Amino acid sequence: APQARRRSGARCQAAPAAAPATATAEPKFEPQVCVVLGTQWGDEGKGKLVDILAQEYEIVARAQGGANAGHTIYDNEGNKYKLHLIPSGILNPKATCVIGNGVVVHLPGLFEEIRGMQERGVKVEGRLLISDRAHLLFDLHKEIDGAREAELAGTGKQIGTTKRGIGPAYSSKATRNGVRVGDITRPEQFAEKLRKLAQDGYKRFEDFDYDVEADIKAYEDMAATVKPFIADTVHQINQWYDDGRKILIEGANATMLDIDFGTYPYVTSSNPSIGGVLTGLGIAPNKLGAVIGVAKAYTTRVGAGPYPTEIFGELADELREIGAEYGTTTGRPRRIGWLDMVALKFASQINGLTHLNLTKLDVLSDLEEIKVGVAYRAPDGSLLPSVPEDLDLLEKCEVVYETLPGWKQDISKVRAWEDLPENARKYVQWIEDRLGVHCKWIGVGAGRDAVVVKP
Ligand code: 2SA
Ligand code: GDP
Ligand code: MG
Repeated sequence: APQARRRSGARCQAAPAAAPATATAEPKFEPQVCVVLGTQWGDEGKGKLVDILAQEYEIVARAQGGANAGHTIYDNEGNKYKLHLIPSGILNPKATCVIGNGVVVHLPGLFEEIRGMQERGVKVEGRLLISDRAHLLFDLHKEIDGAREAELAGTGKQIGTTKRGIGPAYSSKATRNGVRVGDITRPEQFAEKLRKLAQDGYKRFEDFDYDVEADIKAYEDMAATVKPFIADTVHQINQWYDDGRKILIEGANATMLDIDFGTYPYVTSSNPSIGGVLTGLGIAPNKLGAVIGVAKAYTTRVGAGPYPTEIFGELADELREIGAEYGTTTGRPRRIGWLDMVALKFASQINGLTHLNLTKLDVLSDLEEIKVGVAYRAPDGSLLPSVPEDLDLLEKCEVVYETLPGWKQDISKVRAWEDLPENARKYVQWIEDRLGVHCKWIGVGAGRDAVVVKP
Protein backbone atom coordinates (compact mmCIF):
# COMPACT_ATOMS: atom_id res chain seq x y z
CA ALA A 1 0.00 0.00 0.00
CA PRO A 2 2.73 2.61 0.76
CA GLN A 3 4.16 2.03 -2.74
CA ALA A 4 0.77 2.46 -4.36
CA ARG A 5 0.19 5.57 -2.30
CA ARG A 6 3.40 7.20 -3.37
CA ARG A 7 2.66 6.50 -7.01
CA SER A 8 -0.92 7.73 -7.04
CA GLY A 9 -0.18 10.70 -4.80
CA ALA A 10 2.24 12.14 -7.34
CA ARG A 11 0.89 15.21 -9.07
CA CYS A 12 -0.87 14.70 -12.34
CA GLN A 13 0.15 11.10 -12.68
CA ALA A 14 -2.64 8.79 -13.58
CA ALA A 15 -1.89 5.19 -12.69
CA PRO A 16 -2.25 2.90 -15.71
CA ALA A 17 -5.61 1.17 -15.97
CA ALA A 18 -5.49 -2.38 -14.63
CA ALA A 19 -6.89 -3.90 -17.81
CA PRO A 20 -7.27 -1.48 -20.70
CA ALA A 21 -10.04 -2.48 -23.09
CA THR A 22 -7.78 -1.90 -26.09
CA ALA A 23 -4.13 -1.07 -26.52
CA THR A 24 -5.02 2.54 -27.33
CA ALA A 25 -7.57 3.09 -24.53
CA GLU A 26 -7.06 6.17 -22.35
CA PRO A 27 -5.51 5.24 -19.02
CA LYS A 28 -8.04 5.56 -16.22
CA PHE A 29 -7.95 8.87 -14.39
CA GLU A 30 -7.22 7.75 -10.87
CA PRO A 31 -5.05 9.89 -8.61
CA GLN A 32 -5.67 8.72 -5.04
CA VAL A 33 -6.79 12.17 -3.92
CA CYS A 34 -8.48 14.44 -6.43
CA VAL A 35 -9.83 17.95 -5.85
CA VAL A 36 -12.53 19.68 -7.91
CA LEU A 37 -12.63 23.49 -7.58
CA GLY A 38 -14.61 26.36 -9.08
CA THR A 39 -12.38 28.84 -10.91
CA GLN A 40 -14.83 31.67 -11.62
CA TRP A 41 -17.79 33.01 -9.60
CA GLY A 42 -19.43 29.66 -8.91
CA ASP A 43 -21.92 27.43 -10.73
CA GLU A 44 -19.32 26.25 -13.22
CA GLY A 45 -20.77 22.74 -13.04
CA LYS A 46 -18.62 21.27 -10.26
CA GLY A 47 -21.46 19.03 -9.09
CA LYS A 48 -21.74 17.34 -12.48
CA LEU A 49 -18.01 16.54 -12.64
CA VAL A 50 -17.99 15.28 -9.05
CA ASP A 51 -20.96 13.06 -9.85
CA ILE A 52 -19.12 11.64 -12.89
CA LEU A 53 -15.81 11.10 -11.07
CA ALA A 54 -17.58 9.66 -8.01
CA GLN A 55 -18.07 6.46 -10.02
CA GLU A 56 -14.32 5.92 -9.50
CA TYR A 57 -14.00 7.26 -5.95
CA GLU A 58 -15.00 5.63 -2.67
CA ILE A 59 -15.02 8.79 -0.58
CA VAL A 60 -16.42 12.18 -1.58
CA ALA A 61 -15.86 15.10 0.79
CA ARG A 62 -16.93 18.73 1.13
CA ALA A 63 -14.41 21.04 2.84
CA GLN A 64 -15.98 24.51 3.07
CA GLY A 65 -19.08 26.64 2.57
CA GLY A 66 -22.54 25.56 3.56
CA ALA A 67 -26.03 25.41 2.10
CA ASN A 68 -25.27 28.50 0.00
CA ALA A 69 -23.83 26.02 -2.49
CA GLY A 70 -26.15 24.57 -5.07
CA HIS A 71 -25.09 21.69 -7.27
CA THR A 72 -27.50 20.43 -9.92
CA ILE A 73 -26.95 16.97 -11.30
CA TYR A 74 -28.82 14.53 -13.51
CA ASP A 75 -28.67 10.74 -13.14
CA ASN A 76 -28.64 8.25 -16.03
CA GLU A 77 -32.44 8.40 -16.32
CA GLY A 78 -32.35 12.19 -16.57
CA ASN A 79 -33.77 12.75 -13.05
CA LYS A 80 -32.69 16.11 -11.62
CA TYR A 81 -31.17 16.47 -8.15
CA LYS A 82 -30.27 19.70 -6.35
CA LEU A 83 -27.71 19.33 -3.59
CA HIS A 84 -26.65 21.94 -1.06
CA LEU A 85 -24.82 20.33 1.85
CA ILE A 86 -24.71 16.68 0.88
CA PRO A 87 -21.70 16.04 -1.40
CA SER A 88 -22.59 15.31 -5.02
CA GLY A 89 -21.02 11.83 -4.66
CA ILE A 90 -24.16 10.63 -2.88
CA LEU A 91 -25.69 9.49 -6.17
CA ASN A 92 -22.99 6.82 -6.47
CA PRO A 93 -24.28 4.12 -4.07
CA LYS A 94 -20.75 2.89 -3.43
CA ALA A 95 -19.41 6.25 -2.22
CA THR A 96 -19.22 7.39 1.38
CA CYS A 97 -19.70 11.14 1.76
CA VAL A 98 -18.05 13.47 4.25
CA ILE A 99 -18.98 16.93 5.46
CA GLY A 100 -15.62 18.24 6.65
CA ASN A 101 -14.67 20.43 9.61
CA GLY A 102 -14.48 23.55 7.40
CA VAL A 103 -18.16 23.40 6.45
CA VAL A 104 -20.86 25.34 8.34
CA VAL A 105 -23.81 23.04 8.89
CA HIS A 106 -27.47 23.93 9.33
CA LEU A 107 -28.64 20.59 10.72
CA PRO A 108 -32.40 21.00 10.17
CA GLY A 109 -31.68 21.92 6.55
CA LEU A 110 -29.30 19.00 6.15
CA PHE A 111 -31.87 16.54 7.51
CA GLU A 112 -34.49 17.94 5.17
CA GLU A 113 -32.06 17.38 2.31
CA ILE A 114 -31.37 13.83 3.55
CA ARG A 115 -35.11 13.10 3.77
CA GLY A 116 -35.59 14.46 0.26
CA MET A 117 -32.91 12.13 -1.09
CA GLN A 118 -34.26 9.13 0.80
CA GLU A 119 -37.79 9.79 -0.52
CA ARG A 120 -36.29 9.52 -4.00
CA GLY A 121 -34.64 6.20 -3.18
CA VAL A 122 -31.12 7.47 -2.48
CA LYS A 123 -29.87 5.87 0.72
CA VAL A 124 -27.94 8.35 2.86
CA GLU A 125 -27.84 6.74 6.30
CA GLY A 126 -24.57 4.93 6.89
CA ARG A 127 -23.05 6.77 3.90
CA LEU A 128 -22.61 10.26 5.33
CA LEU A 129 -20.23 11.45 8.03
CA ILE A 130 -20.36 14.92 9.56
CA SER A 131 -17.21 16.25 11.18
CA ASP A 132 -17.42 16.73 14.94
CA ARG A 133 -15.33 19.89 14.41
CA ALA A 134 -17.68 21.47 11.84
CA HIS A 135 -19.44 24.59 13.08
CA LEU A 136 -23.19 24.65 13.44
CA LEU A 137 -25.13 27.24 11.52
CA PHE A 138 -28.29 28.18 13.41
CA ASP A 139 -31.45 29.99 12.34
CA LEU A 140 -30.00 32.97 14.21
CA HIS A 141 -27.21 33.17 11.64
CA LYS A 142 -29.76 33.29 8.84
CA GLU A 143 -31.66 35.98 10.73
CA ILE A 144 -28.45 38.04 11.06
CA ASP A 145 -27.54 37.47 7.39
CA GLY A 146 -30.94 38.87 6.35
CA ALA A 147 -30.77 41.76 8.85
CA ARG A 148 -27.31 42.81 7.65
CA GLU A 149 -28.38 42.75 4.02
CA ALA A 150 -31.53 44.74 4.94
CA GLU A 151 -29.35 47.36 6.67
CA LEU A 152 -27.35 47.76 3.45
CA ALA A 153 -30.47 48.11 1.30
CA GLY A 154 -30.46 51.35 -0.67
CA THR A 155 -26.76 51.99 -0.07
CA GLY A 156 -25.67 50.15 -3.20
CA LYS A 157 -23.48 48.02 -0.97
CA GLN A 158 -25.62 44.92 -0.53
CA ILE A 159 -23.57 41.76 -1.12
CA GLY A 160 -26.46 39.77 -2.55
CA THR A 161 -25.83 36.83 -0.25
CA THR A 162 -27.90 33.68 -0.45
CA LYS A 163 -29.23 34.57 3.06
CA ARG A 164 -28.28 31.10 4.23
CA GLY A 165 -26.38 32.53 7.24
CA ILE A 166 -22.92 31.75 5.87
CA GLY A 167 -21.09 34.99 6.78
CA PRO A 168 -22.51 35.19 10.33
CA ALA A 169 -21.71 31.50 10.98
CA TYR A 170 -18.07 31.95 9.94
CA SER A 171 -18.00 35.16 12.04
CA SER A 172 -19.06 33.17 15.11
CA LYS A 173 -16.32 30.66 14.36
CA ALA A 174 -13.69 33.40 14.04
CA THR A 175 -14.80 35.26 17.17
CA ARG A 176 -14.58 31.95 19.02
CA ASN A 177 -18.13 31.75 20.24
CA GLY A 178 -19.31 29.27 17.66
CA VAL A 179 -20.96 25.97 18.55
CA ARG A 180 -19.59 22.82 16.94
CA VAL A 181 -21.27 19.62 15.83
CA GLY A 182 -19.49 17.71 18.61
CA ASP A 183 -21.15 19.96 21.21
CA ILE A 184 -24.48 18.27 20.46
CA THR A 185 -23.23 15.23 22.36
CA ARG A 186 -22.75 17.43 25.49
CA PRO A 187 -26.23 18.95 26.05
CA GLU A 188 -25.38 21.25 28.95
CA GLN A 189 -22.40 22.81 27.23
CA PHE A 190 -24.43 23.07 24.04
CA ALA A 191 -27.23 25.07 25.72
CA GLU A 192 -24.80 27.37 27.48
CA LYS A 193 -22.86 28.08 24.29
CA LEU A 194 -25.96 28.72 22.21
CA ARG A 195 -27.40 31.13 24.81
CA LYS A 196 -24.13 33.04 24.78
CA LEU A 197 -24.04 33.10 21.01
CA ALA A 198 -27.64 34.37 20.78
CA GLN A 199 -26.67 37.37 22.91
CA ASP A 200 -24.70 38.69 19.92
CA GLY A 201 -27.91 38.93 17.91
CA TYR A 202 -30.06 40.35 20.71
CA LYS A 203 -27.51 43.07 21.51
CA ARG A 204 -26.81 44.01 17.93
CA PHE A 205 -30.31 44.01 16.37
CA GLU A 206 -33.35 45.69 17.92
CA ASP A 207 -36.03 43.38 16.57
CA PHE A 208 -33.96 40.21 16.58
CA ASP A 209 -36.44 37.42 16.01
CA TYR A 210 -34.91 34.28 17.46
CA ASP A 211 -36.19 32.02 20.23
CA VAL A 212 -33.03 30.53 21.68
CA GLU A 213 -34.79 28.24 24.18
CA ALA A 214 -36.97 26.76 21.44
CA ASP A 215 -33.85 26.09 19.37
CA ILE A 216 -32.05 24.45 22.31
CA LYS A 217 -35.04 22.13 22.68
CA ALA A 218 -35.12 21.41 18.94
CA TYR A 219 -31.44 20.43 18.97
CA GLU A 220 -31.96 18.26 22.07
CA ASP A 221 -34.68 16.42 20.16
CA MET A 222 -32.44 16.14 17.10
CA ALA A 223 -29.37 14.86 18.98
CA ALA A 224 -30.21 11.15 18.79
CA THR A 225 -30.83 11.37 15.03
CA VAL A 226 -27.60 13.26 14.42
CA LYS A 227 -25.26 11.19 16.59
CA PRO A 228 -24.78 8.26 14.18
CA PHE A 229 -23.56 10.72 11.53
CA ILE A 230 -20.96 12.46 13.72
CA ALA A 231 -17.35 11.35 13.33
CA ASP A 232 -13.76 12.49 13.76
CA THR A 233 -13.47 12.94 10.01
CA VAL A 234 -9.91 14.31 10.22
CA HIS A 235 -8.69 11.01 11.64
CA GLN A 236 -11.01 8.99 9.40
CA ILE A 237 -9.90 10.64 6.13
CA ASN A 238 -6.22 10.24 6.95
CA GLN A 239 -6.84 6.62 7.93
CA TRP A 240 -8.61 6.01 4.63
CA TYR A 241 -5.70 7.63 2.82
CA ASP A 242 -3.21 5.36 4.60
CA ASP A 243 -5.36 2.38 3.64
CA GLY A 244 -4.99 3.38 -0.02
CA ARG A 245 -8.65 4.43 -0.47
CA LYS A 246 -9.51 6.98 -3.15
CA ILE A 247 -10.78 10.37 -2.04
CA LEU A 248 -12.56 13.01 -4.12
CA ILE A 249 -12.90 16.52 -2.72
CA GLU A 250 -15.77 18.70 -3.91
CA GLY A 251 -15.28 22.46 -3.87
CA ALA A 252 -18.23 24.77 -3.30
CA ASN A 253 -18.45 28.38 -4.55
CA ALA A 254 -15.27 29.46 -6.36
CA THR A 255 -11.92 31.28 -6.35
CA MET A 256 -13.36 34.65 -7.41
CA LEU A 257 -15.72 34.41 -4.40
CA ASP A 258 -12.88 33.45 -2.04
CA ILE A 259 -12.72 35.62 1.08
CA ASP A 260 -8.98 36.22 0.46
CA PHE A 261 -8.69 36.18 -3.33
CA GLY A 262 -12.13 37.21 -4.54
CA THR A 263 -13.58 40.67 -5.11
CA TYR A 264 -13.80 41.45 -1.37
CA PRO A 265 -16.24 42.31 0.18
CA TYR A 266 -18.38 40.85 -2.62
CA VAL A 267 -17.34 37.33 -1.73
CA THR A 268 -18.46 34.42 0.37
CA SER A 269 -16.99 33.90 3.84
CA SER A 270 -14.85 30.81 3.30
CA ASN A 271 -11.84 29.84 1.18
CA PRO A 272 -13.24 27.98 -1.84
CA SER A 273 -9.69 27.83 -3.23
CA ILE A 274 -7.12 25.15 -2.47
CA GLY A 275 -6.25 26.37 1.04
CA GLY A 276 -9.82 25.73 2.16
CA VAL A 277 -9.47 22.09 1.12
CA LEU A 278 -6.50 21.58 3.43
CA THR A 279 -7.92 23.39 6.46
CA GLY A 280 -11.44 22.15 5.81
CA LEU A 281 -10.56 18.48 5.93
CA GLY A 282 -7.21 18.21 7.69
CA ILE A 283 -5.52 16.66 4.69
CA ALA A 284 -1.89 17.53 3.86
CA PRO A 285 -0.95 19.21 0.54
CA ASN A 286 1.48 16.49 -0.53
CA LYS A 287 -1.40 14.00 -0.55
CA LEU A 288 -3.30 15.82 -3.31
CA GLY A 289 -2.83 14.01 -6.60
CA ALA A 290 -4.80 16.26 -8.95
CA VAL A 291 -6.50 19.62 -8.73
CA ILE A 292 -9.18 20.03 -11.39
CA GLY A 293 -10.42 23.53 -12.09
CA VAL A 294 -13.95 23.79 -13.44
CA ALA A 295 -14.63 26.75 -15.73
CA LYS A 296 -17.61 27.65 -17.84
CA ALA A 297 -16.85 28.37 -21.50
CA TYR A 298 -18.21 31.84 -20.61
CA THR A 299 -18.85 33.22 -17.09
CA THR A 300 -21.75 33.88 -14.75
CA ARG A 301 -22.05 35.63 -11.44
CA VAL A 302 -24.96 35.79 -9.01
CA GLY A 303 -24.95 38.51 -6.38
CA ALA A 304 -23.35 41.94 -6.47
CA GLY A 305 -19.76 42.96 -7.14
CA PRO A 306 -17.41 43.81 -10.00
CA TYR A 307 -17.62 41.61 -13.05
CA PRO A 308 -15.24 42.86 -15.76
CA THR A 309 -16.45 40.80 -18.74
CA GLU A 310 -20.18 41.16 -17.98
CA ILE A 311 -22.51 41.47 -20.95
CA PHE A 312 -25.99 42.97 -20.99
CA GLY A 313 -29.06 43.06 -23.17
CA GLU A 314 -30.34 40.57 -25.68
CA LEU A 315 -27.22 38.43 -25.88
CA ALA A 316 -26.99 38.06 -22.10
CA ASP A 317 -30.70 37.17 -21.94
CA GLU A 318 -30.29 34.63 -24.71
CA LEU A 319 -27.33 32.90 -23.05
CA ARG A 320 -29.12 32.94 -19.68
CA GLU A 321 -32.06 31.07 -21.22
CA ILE A 322 -29.97 28.61 -23.25
CA GLY A 323 -27.71 27.92 -20.27
CA ALA A 324 -30.60 27.89 -17.72
CA GLU A 325 -28.59 30.36 -15.66
CA TYR A 326 -30.70 30.70 -12.54
CA GLY A 327 -29.42 30.12 -8.99
CA THR A 328 -29.69 26.52 -7.84
CA THR A 329 -30.34 27.62 -4.25
CA THR A 330 -32.22 30.91 -4.63
CA GLY A 331 -33.51 30.85 -8.21
CA ARG A 332 -31.95 34.29 -8.84
CA PRO A 333 -31.10 35.08 -12.48
CA ARG A 334 -27.34 34.88 -12.95
CA ARG A 335 -25.41 37.72 -14.54
CA ILE A 336 -23.68 36.66 -17.76
CA GLY A 337 -20.26 37.50 -19.22
CA TRP A 338 -17.54 36.37 -21.60
CA LEU A 339 -14.77 34.07 -20.46
CA ASP A 340 -12.20 36.04 -18.46
CA MET A 341 -8.67 34.71 -18.95
CA VAL A 342 -7.20 37.13 -16.39
CA ALA A 343 -9.42 35.68 -13.67
CA LEU A 344 -8.92 32.13 -14.93
CA LYS A 345 -5.12 32.45 -14.88
CA PHE A 346 -5.34 33.92 -11.37
CA ALA A 347 -7.39 30.92 -10.25
CA SER A 348 -5.04 28.48 -11.97
CA GLN A 349 -2.03 30.04 -10.24
CA ILE A 350 -3.56 30.10 -6.77
CA ASN A 351 -4.92 26.57 -6.93
CA GLY A 352 -2.11 24.88 -8.86
CA LEU A 353 -4.52 23.41 -11.38
CA THR A 354 -3.40 20.16 -12.96
CA HIS A 355 -6.46 19.79 -15.21
CA LEU A 356 -9.34 21.85 -16.51
CA ASN A 357 -12.98 20.93 -17.05
CA LEU A 358 -14.48 23.41 -19.49
CA THR A 359 -18.26 23.24 -19.13
CA LYS A 360 -21.30 24.39 -21.08
CA LEU A 361 -19.49 24.71 -24.41
CA ASP A 362 -22.85 23.75 -25.98
CA VAL A 363 -24.39 27.00 -24.73
CA LEU A 364 -22.18 29.01 -27.14
CA SER A 365 -23.19 26.99 -30.22
CA ASP A 366 -25.44 29.67 -31.76
CA LEU A 367 -22.84 32.41 -31.73
CA GLU A 368 -21.19 33.79 -34.84
CA GLU A 369 -18.23 35.01 -32.80
CA ILE A 370 -17.06 34.50 -29.24
CA LYS A 371 -15.19 37.11 -27.25
CA VAL A 372 -12.68 36.31 -24.54
CA GLY A 373 -11.26 38.82 -22.07
CA VAL A 374 -7.46 38.58 -22.18
CA ALA A 375 -6.24 41.62 -20.21
CA TYR A 376 -7.39 44.47 -17.97
CA ARG A 377 -6.30 47.94 -19.14
CA ALA A 378 -6.11 50.56 -16.37
CA PRO A 379 -7.27 54.17 -16.97
CA ASP A 380 -3.58 55.20 -17.36
CA GLY A 381 -3.27 52.80 -20.29
CA SER A 382 -1.15 50.20 -18.53
CA LEU A 383 -2.05 46.51 -18.56
CA LEU A 384 -2.49 45.06 -15.09
CA PRO A 385 -0.34 42.05 -14.25
CA SER A 386 -3.17 40.27 -12.39
CA VAL A 387 -6.55 40.81 -10.74
CA PRO A 388 -6.18 43.98 -8.64
CA GLU A 389 -7.18 44.32 -4.99
CA ASP A 390 -8.72 47.78 -5.54
CA LEU A 391 -12.34 47.36 -6.68
CA ASP A 392 -12.58 50.96 -7.92
CA LEU A 393 -9.62 50.32 -10.16
CA LEU A 394 -11.13 47.05 -11.32
CA GLU A 395 -14.42 48.80 -12.16
CA LYS A 396 -12.55 51.45 -14.16
CA CYS A 397 -10.49 48.96 -16.13
CA GLU A 398 -11.26 48.35 -19.75
CA VAL A 399 -11.20 44.70 -20.75
CA VAL A 400 -9.06 43.82 -23.77
CA TYR A 401 -10.81 41.15 -25.83
CA GLU A 402 -9.81 38.68 -28.48
CA THR A 403 -12.51 37.38 -30.80
CA LEU A 404 -12.69 33.77 -31.89
CA PRO A 405 -14.99 32.32 -34.56
CA GLY A 406 -18.06 30.35 -33.45
CA TRP A 407 -19.03 26.91 -34.84
CA LYS A 408 -22.76 27.47 -35.37
CA GLN A 409 -23.76 23.87 -34.98
CA ASP A 410 -25.31 21.73 -32.26
CA ILE A 411 -22.63 19.89 -30.30
CA SER A 412 -24.83 18.41 -27.57
CA LYS A 413 -24.68 14.89 -29.06
CA VAL A 414 -20.91 14.89 -29.63
CA ARG A 415 -18.98 12.51 -27.38
CA ALA A 416 -15.51 12.38 -29.01
CA TRP A 417 -12.94 15.17 -29.32
CA GLU A 418 -12.39 14.62 -33.04
CA ASP A 419 -16.15 14.90 -33.68
CA LEU A 420 -16.35 18.45 -32.33
CA PRO A 421 -16.50 21.12 -35.07
CA GLU A 422 -13.08 22.55 -35.89
CA ASN A 423 -13.82 25.97 -34.39
CA ALA A 424 -15.06 24.40 -31.14
CA ARG A 425 -11.80 22.45 -30.90
CA LYS A 426 -9.86 25.64 -31.67
CA TYR A 427 -11.70 27.50 -28.90
CA VAL A 428 -10.83 24.81 -26.34
CA GLN A 429 -7.25 24.53 -27.59
CA TRP A 430 -6.83 28.31 -27.46
CA ILE A 431 -7.85 28.29 -23.76
CA GLU A 432 -5.67 25.29 -22.98
CA ASP A 433 -2.62 26.88 -24.67
CA ARG A 434 -2.99 30.20 -22.88
CA LEU A 435 -3.59 28.58 -19.53
CA GLY A 436 -0.99 25.85 -19.87
CA VAL A 437 -3.35 23.35 -18.25
CA HIS A 438 -4.74 20.25 -19.97
CA CYS A 439 -8.45 20.69 -20.62
CA LYS A 440 -9.35 17.05 -20.07
CA TRP A 441 -13.15 17.28 -19.85
CA ILE A 442 -15.47 19.37 -22.03
CA GLY A 443 -19.13 19.69 -21.07
CA VAL A 444 -21.60 19.64 -23.96
CA GLY A 445 -24.85 19.25 -22.01
CA ALA A 446 -26.26 18.91 -18.50
CA GLY A 447 -26.58 15.10 -18.55
CA ARG A 448 -24.07 12.78 -16.90
CA ASP A 449 -22.93 11.43 -20.27
CA ALA A 450 -22.71 14.82 -22.01
CA VAL A 451 -18.98 15.13 -21.75
CA VAL A 452 -16.08 14.90 -24.19
CA VAL A 453 -12.72 13.70 -22.92
CA LYS A 454 -9.87 15.48 -24.69
CA PRO A 455 -6.83 13.27 -25.28
P1 2SA B 1 -23.06 33.93 0.80
O1 2SA B 1 -24.50 33.48 0.85
O2 2SA B 1 -22.66 34.73 2.01
O3 2SA B 1 -22.10 32.84 0.49
O4 2SA B 1 -23.02 34.98 -0.42
C1 2SA B 1 -21.87 35.75 -0.68
C2 2SA B 1 -21.57 35.83 -2.16
O5 2SA B 1 -21.27 34.51 -2.65
C3 2SA B 1 -22.13 34.21 -3.73
N1 2SA B 1 -22.52 32.80 -3.71
C4 2SA B 1 -22.76 32.09 -4.82
N2 2SA B 1 -22.51 32.37 -6.11
C5 2SA B 1 -22.89 31.42 -6.99
N3 2SA B 1 -23.54 30.27 -6.67
C6 2SA B 1 -23.79 29.98 -5.38
N4 2SA B 1 -24.62 28.97 -5.06
C7 2SA B 1 -26.01 29.01 -5.57
C8 2SA B 1 -26.12 28.34 -6.91
C9 2SA B 1 -26.48 30.46 -5.57
C10 2SA B 1 -27.96 30.73 -5.74
O6 2SA B 1 -25.56 27.25 -7.05
O7 2SA B 1 -26.71 28.87 -7.85
O8 2SA B 1 -28.81 29.87 -5.84
O9 2SA B 1 -28.29 31.96 -5.76
C11 2SA B 1 -23.33 30.87 -4.38
N5 2SA B 1 -23.36 30.86 -3.04
C12 2SA B 1 -22.85 32.05 -2.64
C13 2SA B 1 -23.38 35.06 -3.47
O10 2SA B 1 -24.18 35.23 -4.63
C14 2SA B 1 -22.76 36.34 -2.98
O11 2SA B 1 -22.27 37.06 -4.08
P1 GDP C 1 -21.99 24.06 -9.40
O1 GDP C 1 -22.45 24.94 -8.30
O2 GDP C 1 -20.62 24.42 -9.89
O3 GDP C 1 -22.11 22.60 -9.08
O4 GDP C 1 -22.95 24.34 -10.65
P2 GDP C 1 -24.55 24.44 -10.62
O5 GDP C 1 -25.12 23.08 -10.53
O6 GDP C 1 -25.02 25.46 -9.66
O7 GDP C 1 -24.80 25.08 -12.06
C1 GDP C 1 -24.36 24.47 -13.22
C2 GDP C 1 -25.58 24.19 -14.12
O8 GDP C 1 -25.15 23.86 -15.42
C3 GDP C 1 -26.39 22.99 -13.66
O9 GDP C 1 -27.74 23.25 -13.92
C4 GDP C 1 -25.88 21.84 -14.51
O10 GDP C 1 -26.86 20.84 -14.73
C5 GDP C 1 -25.56 22.55 -15.80
N1 GDP C 1 -24.44 21.99 -16.57
C6 GDP C 1 -23.26 21.48 -16.11
N2 GDP C 1 -22.44 21.19 -17.15
C7 GDP C 1 -23.11 21.53 -18.27
C8 GDP C 1 -22.78 21.51 -19.66
O11 GDP C 1 -21.69 21.13 -20.07
N3 GDP C 1 -23.75 21.97 -20.52
C9 GDP C 1 -24.96 22.43 -20.10
N4 GDP C 1 -25.82 22.88 -21.01
N5 GDP C 1 -25.30 22.46 -18.81
C10 GDP C 1 -24.39 22.03 -17.91
MG1 MG D 1 -24.02 26.21 -7.87
